[in-house]
Amino acid sequence: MMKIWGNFGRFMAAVFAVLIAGPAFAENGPQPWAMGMIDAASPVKERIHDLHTLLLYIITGIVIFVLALLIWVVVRYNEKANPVPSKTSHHTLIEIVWTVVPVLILLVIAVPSFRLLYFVDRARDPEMTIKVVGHQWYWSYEFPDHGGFTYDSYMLSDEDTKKMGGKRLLEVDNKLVLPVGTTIRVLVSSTDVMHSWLVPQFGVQIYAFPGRTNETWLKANREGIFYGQCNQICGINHGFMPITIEVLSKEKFATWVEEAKKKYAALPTLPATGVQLASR
Ligand SMILES: [Cu+2]
Repeated sequence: MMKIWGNFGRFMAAVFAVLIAGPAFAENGPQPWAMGMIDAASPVKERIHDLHTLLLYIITGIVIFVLALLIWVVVRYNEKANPVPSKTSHHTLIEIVWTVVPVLILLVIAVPSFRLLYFVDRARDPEMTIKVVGHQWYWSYEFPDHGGFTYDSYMLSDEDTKKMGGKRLLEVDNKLVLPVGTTIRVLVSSTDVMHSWLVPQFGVQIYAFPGRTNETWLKANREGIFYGQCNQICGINHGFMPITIEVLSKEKFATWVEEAKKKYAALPTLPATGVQLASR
């Protein structure tokens, strides 16, 4: 019983925190009792939040307006208050208004919506490119601009997560390491079935198709660890191919690249598919 009230207290505290300060959680990834949208860590995600806020204002206005109309009709035109109903069936002005106003609202929504779609679509002047390849059931990452080394990224078992610390079902053996403040083109493909590379804090969600390369981009606005998951049901271990991204300063990233080149000695890969020519 105490536990329920304890949780309820935390829930209410979270509600107030969101109402007062907006959702802001210092730690990345999912949090217990977190509410609202996850912290944005890229320009794309910031703009997604902005569009969401705009839509929230618009839909709140519509809901209040429609509710007010309903209440007015119920109170003013019920059988008792209005025993002799009007027989009016057409009213040109009102009909024009209720056609034109929704069209204008849709236009107001469409403009920022299309702007965002084109902004998300591809990077302008990317500073580097990485390749993300989905497999049943792990991800592999390639760095074509840094000598073309590639490595696989598998989920850690519960035991290893306990030993090494971190979030259950979200930690991996080899993280995807990226530099902060860098516009990164992300090419996404698959070797077997459809996967999807979803990293909420970067506002990235893109399908990984076999035999096809999709493009997206990201630019981390701060250092830290960020989490994602495959969100296309891709087989029995679909839930066990998480994405863990470590964003480092540019200097630390350069050091990591040098180490990684030795650690994951480069293997030639087929362009676009990521299929390795030599087996390891
Ligand atoms: Cu998958």
